[in-house]
Amino acid sequence: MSKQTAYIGLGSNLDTPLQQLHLALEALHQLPESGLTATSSVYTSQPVGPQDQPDFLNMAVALETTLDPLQLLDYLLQIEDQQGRVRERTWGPRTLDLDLLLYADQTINHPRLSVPHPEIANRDFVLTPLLELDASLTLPSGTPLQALHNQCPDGGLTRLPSA
Ligand code: ROI
Repeated sequence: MSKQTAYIGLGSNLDTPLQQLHLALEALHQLPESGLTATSSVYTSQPVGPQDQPDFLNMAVALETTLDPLQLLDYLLQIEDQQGRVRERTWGPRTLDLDLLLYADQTINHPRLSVPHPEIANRDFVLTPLLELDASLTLPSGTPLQALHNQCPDGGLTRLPSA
C-alpha cells in the first residue's frame, strides 16, 4: 500500500476527558506503518444527541499511513477498548470515541466502515477541528468542508488554549 492521509476525530465526555485525549494521542503515535502529521486544538462542545450528559472534548488529527482503512479501523477500536470504552445507549456518554472521518479521497461503503463519516456534514465538533488542520479539505465528491461548515448547526464550540 502507498502512503495515504487519514483524518481521525477524537471525542470524550467521561473519566477525565482531556486525559483520554492525551492517552489516545500517545496510542495513535505508536501505530505501526503510520505517523501523526498534525493535531488540532481541543474544543469543548455541547452534546449532539441526548442533552443529559456532560459536554464533550473534541479534536482531530491527520495520520499518514500505509495501513488500509479496515486495518486502521481495527487499531482505532483497539485503542477505544484499551481506554475502557463501554458501548451502552446509542448517543450516550463515552470515555473515548475515535472516528475514521476521511481516508485519502476514498468513498468506502463497507458493513463495518463508512467513509466519509456519514454525519460529517452535521457536526460542528468534527468540521471545526478538521478545518483547523486544513482549511482546503474536501469530500471525495469535491464539496469543500468549508461549505458544509457554513450550513452546519452551531455546536457551541470553545477552543481550549493549547497546552
Ligand atoms: N457530541 C459531541 N459534542 N461530541 C462528540 O464527540 C459526540 N459523540 C457522539 C454523540 C453522542 C453523537 N454526540 C457527541 O457519539
